Amino acid sequence: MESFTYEDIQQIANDILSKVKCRPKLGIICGSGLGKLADMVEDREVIPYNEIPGFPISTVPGHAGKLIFGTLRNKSVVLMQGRVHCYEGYSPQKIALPVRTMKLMGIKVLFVTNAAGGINRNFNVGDMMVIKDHLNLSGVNPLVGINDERFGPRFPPMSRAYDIELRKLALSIAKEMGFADLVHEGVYSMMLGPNFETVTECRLISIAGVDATGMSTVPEVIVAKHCGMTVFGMSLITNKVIMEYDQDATANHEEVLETGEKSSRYTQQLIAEIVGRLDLD
Ligand code: R1P
Repeated sequence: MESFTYEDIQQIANDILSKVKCRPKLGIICGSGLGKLADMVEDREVIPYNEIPGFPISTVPGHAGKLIFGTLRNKSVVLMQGRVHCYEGYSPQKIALPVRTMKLMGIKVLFVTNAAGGINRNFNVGDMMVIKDHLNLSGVNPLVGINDERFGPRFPPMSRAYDIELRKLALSIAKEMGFADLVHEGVYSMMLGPNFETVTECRLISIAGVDATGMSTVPEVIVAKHCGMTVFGMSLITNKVIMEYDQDATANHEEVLETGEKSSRYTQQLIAEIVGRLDLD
């Protein structure tokens, strides 16, 4: 099994920090088509993943594969403009590496965003979902293997993974900004992918209480919680999943990216406003 020691990851974190002036306390992972968040970052310092020895490289369209350091609403941040997914062939431990690297760079709060299919029939394409919990249907877990207590405990709790204060803040900001009707709270599920979900899978997770589904986020959140980070998660609903058999319409990644391009404006505004109000000291 591929594994990275605390010292390996400390080395990667030190290498990265030696290349930038910024010392962020907040990390943001940008989902499919959500990389435009990086446009809002000022005083940017950019490091492509392929210039960081040991870092996984994004191979999926819509994931630029760059670390963007800078300030967002006067807060020092680092953005992962693009993530990596297990279906790209990376081990769960490799998926964990960027989050642990952020931890050892001093990140205390992690925002995770993704493009997701709407299971909840009240959700429309372009809506946002503040994640309140997740269902891990991927069959993988990045904490499998020898546990290093310097990161966190062998058996970390996961019942309050998504910070309740940040969830409330997001919903109240959406109200203040006049787009509360576009923002819901709900449960995200992760399947391994890379194929989109079958009709029966969607029906099953709907019964289980899932509101939106995708192929990412969960391993990052598990690792972040394990090492004591505060987590906020948000999905952009980029398509409505097919819940009836024998429909002509099918899901496709182009639609996901197109919706991300068209509808990420509010997501960006909301995230920037939350960041502006965070007390990171
Ligand atoms: C499918 O279109 C892709 O979009 C989502 C799915 O997980 C999958 O990778 O991407 P993110 O979860 O990275 O936003």
